[in-house]
Amino acid sequence: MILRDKLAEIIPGLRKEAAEVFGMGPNEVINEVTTEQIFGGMRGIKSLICDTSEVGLDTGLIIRGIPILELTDKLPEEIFYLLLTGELPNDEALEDLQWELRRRGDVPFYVWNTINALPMETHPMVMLNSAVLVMENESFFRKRYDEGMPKDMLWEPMLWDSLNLIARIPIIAAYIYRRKFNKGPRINPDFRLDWAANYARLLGVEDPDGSFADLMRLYMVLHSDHEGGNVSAMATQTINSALSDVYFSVSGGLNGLAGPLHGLANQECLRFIIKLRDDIGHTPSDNEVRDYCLNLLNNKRVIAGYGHAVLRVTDPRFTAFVEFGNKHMDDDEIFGIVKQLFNIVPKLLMEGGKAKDPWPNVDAASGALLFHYGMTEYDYYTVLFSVSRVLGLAAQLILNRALNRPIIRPKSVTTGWLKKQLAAKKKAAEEKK
Ligand code: HAX
Repeated sequence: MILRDKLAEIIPGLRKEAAEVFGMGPNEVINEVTTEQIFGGMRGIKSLICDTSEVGLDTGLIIRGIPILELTDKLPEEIFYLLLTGELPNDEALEDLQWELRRRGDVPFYVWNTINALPMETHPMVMLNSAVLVMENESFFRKRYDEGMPKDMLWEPMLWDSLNLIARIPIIAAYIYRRKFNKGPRINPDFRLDWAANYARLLGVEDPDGSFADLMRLYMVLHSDHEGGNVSAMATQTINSALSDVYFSVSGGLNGLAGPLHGLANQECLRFIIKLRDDIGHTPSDNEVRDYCLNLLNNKRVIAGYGHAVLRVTDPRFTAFVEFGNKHMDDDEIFGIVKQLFNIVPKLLMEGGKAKDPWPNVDAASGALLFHYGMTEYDYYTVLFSVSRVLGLAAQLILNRALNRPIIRPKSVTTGWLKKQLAAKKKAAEEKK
């Protein structure tokens, strides 16, 4: 396989580079950690390496040096190749990767049985994560590890497991949609289609002009990766650092994505817009939107879709979705409210002076576009996010194994220990005066 051969070619260079960088200053201080960071979710501490992508405060997502807005015409398969190798594939490498994904798309029967055994009221993310976890039984990585494969070769079974997971996850996710929301029987994949277009087909959403398939391609590209320190990426890497395989690691990470402050936020954003429209009772004017949002802020509520833990500009992924909406649904009522909010909310948040980032994040627009195509089941949106994010999570894991990254084990301290340290520092400072 071309991607496998490419990795085998570049991995020695990556290992050499990592050893050289380490050798340049093993004991250099890169960061100091403040008490605020210890109490504040380790925010901003530079303590992980992730080469697949980076998120700048004022740039947003950059994949392998390329701003995400320059990648919106690419296929998710191309992005997976880019995340892993640092290069976009040529036509031959892309076709080869797509062929691999097609031939790995057989979902084992027990996955369907697992999903069918769950009560209908189960959240779709529980269905998805259960399905990912039960496939652990198929892991090549675990088999090779148990057979004693040397550590520096383990990246290869990690790649095979990842390709199996990436091939199957849209098929599983689409079945969850159809079962959970009574959409009819499972649809069979059409393996002539690309990965995201197949997902669009399997969901069974009406798509006479093919634009829903385009939205799925864009959605899968935009959500594919967001560096290494967010909840799902870090949880996935931490689990994998104990040499747990892709199935254990990714299902664990996706449980983090299912949290309302992370991936689940996208369902909340659309819920907020629909509620705003319903509470106002008609297509709102700008003044009505402003008053509604002001009222929320005065009541200490957050405006969903605005603000970000690490961004300080309009999320370029929001911009990409708005461009798509302008092209395909300019007269849509809900999409119109997305644009009204963009004109109104940042100013209100700036005037309020609390939010560090008053700008829209990716979730402020994505739900409205799905809603336009009749995907009105908000509970499902985090599953779409997960299908896409598996590309980045898998790429990070394969590279971590290629580089033999060690088990992750930061040190925790007790409140009492911290209290003593701070008291001693205070005393020393007073004595100095
Ligand atoms: N509306 C109102 N107030 C907001 C706000 C918003 N959209 N965003 C931040 N604030 C407030 C915070 O609640 C906080 O108030 P308190 O001091 O009273 O607690 C203050 O501004 C400072 O917060 P911050 O440092 O700017 O933001 P955080 O890094 O703590 O949180 C969040 C980032 C994304 C969680 C936050 O902006 C938020 O709750 N936004 C709305 C929900 C949302 O859109 N979530 C999607 C995130 C995108 C994502 O990562 N998806 O996976």
